[in-house]
Amino acid sequence: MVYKLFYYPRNASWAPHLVLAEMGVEFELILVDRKSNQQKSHEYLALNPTGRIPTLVDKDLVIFESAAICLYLCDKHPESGLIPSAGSPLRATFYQWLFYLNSTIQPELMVYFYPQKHTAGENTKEIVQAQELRVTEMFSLIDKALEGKDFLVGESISVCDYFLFMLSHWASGFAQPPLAFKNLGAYLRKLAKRDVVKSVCEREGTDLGIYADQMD
Ligand SMILES: N[C@@H](CCC(=O)N[C@@H](CS)C(=O)NCC(=O)O)C(=O)O
Repeated sequence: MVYKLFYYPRNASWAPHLVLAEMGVEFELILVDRKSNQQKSHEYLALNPTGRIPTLVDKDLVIFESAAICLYLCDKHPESGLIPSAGSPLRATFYQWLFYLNSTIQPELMVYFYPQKHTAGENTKEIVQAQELRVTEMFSLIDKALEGKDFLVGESISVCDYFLFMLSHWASGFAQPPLAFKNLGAYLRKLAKRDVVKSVCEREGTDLGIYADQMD
């Protein structure tokens, strides 16, 4: 079985890419060239009518939305342990954080990055400032939740960790970036040391230098 993941480096395809790599399943990466707006091409829109990245193809199935892709992969590969078992309290906590990340933080970050899409006026500066504060508060909440923990949910890596890694990296240009928080910063540095993260980042051409400890 070979999955096809349509991706662009560090885009919302990053979490599914990390999840596929962590699962150790076979997959093919297909670059969607955002520089030439390929995500809006006739061919890509026929596959994914939202015109956004990522898209996963599994034989006849085509699926978009990064979190949905990750959950689908967990259904297909329960042995990977990237989601707690159905009906368990940890599963509820997993849903809570995945939805917080994907449907609360991620859209707020989209407004931060694309403020012009959220105003009929010219002044986007204030939108960017407000969004940075809003999202920083959200990372602060996560920082508290990570006190004494290596993973966001339970005692092992889950889809939530890869999602959080992706969103945190997107916010690395903030005045108070996720890496500057005590617990969240330590957690991100540990994640960046995982072989899966290193190999995916190498494949996507992403420099992990910002995660190096002062002692490294
Ligand atoms: N909620 C979607 C968001 C996808 C999304 O907005 N992707 C961005 C890249 S991070 C994109 O394709 N932007 C190009 C565009 O909107 O034209 C998901 O998580 O898959």
